[in-house]
Amino acid sequence: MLGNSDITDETWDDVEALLIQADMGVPTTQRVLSDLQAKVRKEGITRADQINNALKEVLRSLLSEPPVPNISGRPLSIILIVGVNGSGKTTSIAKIANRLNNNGRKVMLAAGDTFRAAAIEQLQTWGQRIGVPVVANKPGSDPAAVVFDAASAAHARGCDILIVDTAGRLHTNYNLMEELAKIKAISAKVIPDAPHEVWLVLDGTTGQNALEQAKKFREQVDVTGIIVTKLDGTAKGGMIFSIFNELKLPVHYVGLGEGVTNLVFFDPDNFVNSLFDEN
Ligand SMILES: Nc1nc2c(ncn2[C@@H]2O[C@H](COP(=O)(O)OP(=O)(O)OP(=O)(O)O)[C@@H](O)[C@H]2O)c(=O)[nH]1
Ligand SMILES: [Mg+2]
Repeated sequence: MLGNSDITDETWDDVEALLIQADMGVPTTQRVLSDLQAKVRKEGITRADQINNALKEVLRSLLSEPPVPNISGRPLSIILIVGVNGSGKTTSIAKIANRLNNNGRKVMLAAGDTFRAAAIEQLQTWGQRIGVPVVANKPGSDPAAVVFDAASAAHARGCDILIVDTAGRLHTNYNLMEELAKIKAISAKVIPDAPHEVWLVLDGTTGQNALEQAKKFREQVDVTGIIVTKLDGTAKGGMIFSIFNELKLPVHYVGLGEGVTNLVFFDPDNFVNSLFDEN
């Protein structure tokens, strides 16, 4: 897009449009633009085609490496997975559990989404496929009770990590948000300080909507990190920058497909490079 002409007002309009189209959202776009303009002035850049590298550096500077998750497994670490309907919670749990399991961690899953019978079966099917035990109860049973049973069992069996699936919910659903609070409280009854991590799963294809959800969600639960799914599809990925800039939350994993291995650690360098990759 950026030819070898001089930088004009039109160039900046083009860059702004590009960032908005990439799902970056207005506040983060404005920040990137002003950082970029400052950099261009400072470095004496005059041609539009030289902006590319400067933009790459500005974008990279917004991101940071995720911290090591608080899942030492001593005694038992509990990860609570939350998010709206269909964002990819259950699939991401299977992917993460599989990865941890392959790394020699002793993992157990809790079917805390008791809302739909299919949700319990979905988690059980994944558990069988990846060889990780799943604690479940009947559909309609109390999710907090399931989590209590699962945490007790995981602790008794000397597991390192328990990952808790939960029903999809909107931050506006009072009862479901109360249910999350109850699940958190029950976890802490079995293991002090649990849950150790609360990861919010965001559907990357929903862009700025997902960001708005995340803002509301974290007002209700102490979210410690983000998983962005479906970045293999039509998602443009700009929301990742707004997660860092506006939410100040780390992105731990990125989902790149429906398969159990389609999960990568979030790597800021790789991510920014991929955005500029001509191929
Ligand atoms: N392409 C792609 N599809 C994904 C990814 N992650 C999840 N999905 C698909 O998204 C759909 C929903 O995934 P689930 O894991 O069931 O989502 P959920 O958040 O548990 O849904 P609920 O339990 O209904 O709230 C499924 O068809 C998944 O295969 C991903 O990274 N890429
Ligand atoms: Mg689910």
